[in-house]
Amino acid sequence: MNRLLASFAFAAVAITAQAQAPAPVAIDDGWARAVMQGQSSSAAYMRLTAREPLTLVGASSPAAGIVELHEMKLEGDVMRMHPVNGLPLAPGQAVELKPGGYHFMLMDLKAQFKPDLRVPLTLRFRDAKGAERTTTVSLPVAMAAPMMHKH
Ligand SMILES: [Cu+2]
Repeated sequence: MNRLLASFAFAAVAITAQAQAPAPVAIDDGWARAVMQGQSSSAAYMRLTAREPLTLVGASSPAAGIVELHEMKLEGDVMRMHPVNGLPLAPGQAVELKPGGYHFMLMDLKAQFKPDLRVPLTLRFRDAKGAERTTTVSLPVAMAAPMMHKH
């Protein structure tokens, strides 16, 4: 059983390494929010700078059952968030995913996000030809104090 798990982990690493073609986008300052024990959702933030016209369409992670792209904004005097189907990225223009704005919502967490962990996140983009492009980042988990929001 242990040997089976070990070889599975090795295969997963090999596949990830193989998939790393030149990324169509630079991803900087990414992090995922640490959560309290028993809390089942977190959020991930980063800065995206596309090298060609792209639309961010979603993401996935082995650390979460569901990952959604959300936008948070003030409506009247209440902060609300909504799922976003696609976020256009113009080449060379940095777009921030940050507390109080765009973010990835990670739900159905597979383990508690603690500050010493890293969380893999595979971002999905659509390019100008309509083809899907993906890139995987490893986000540190941090105990920052972003604006709290609940579902
Ligand atoms: Cu959200």
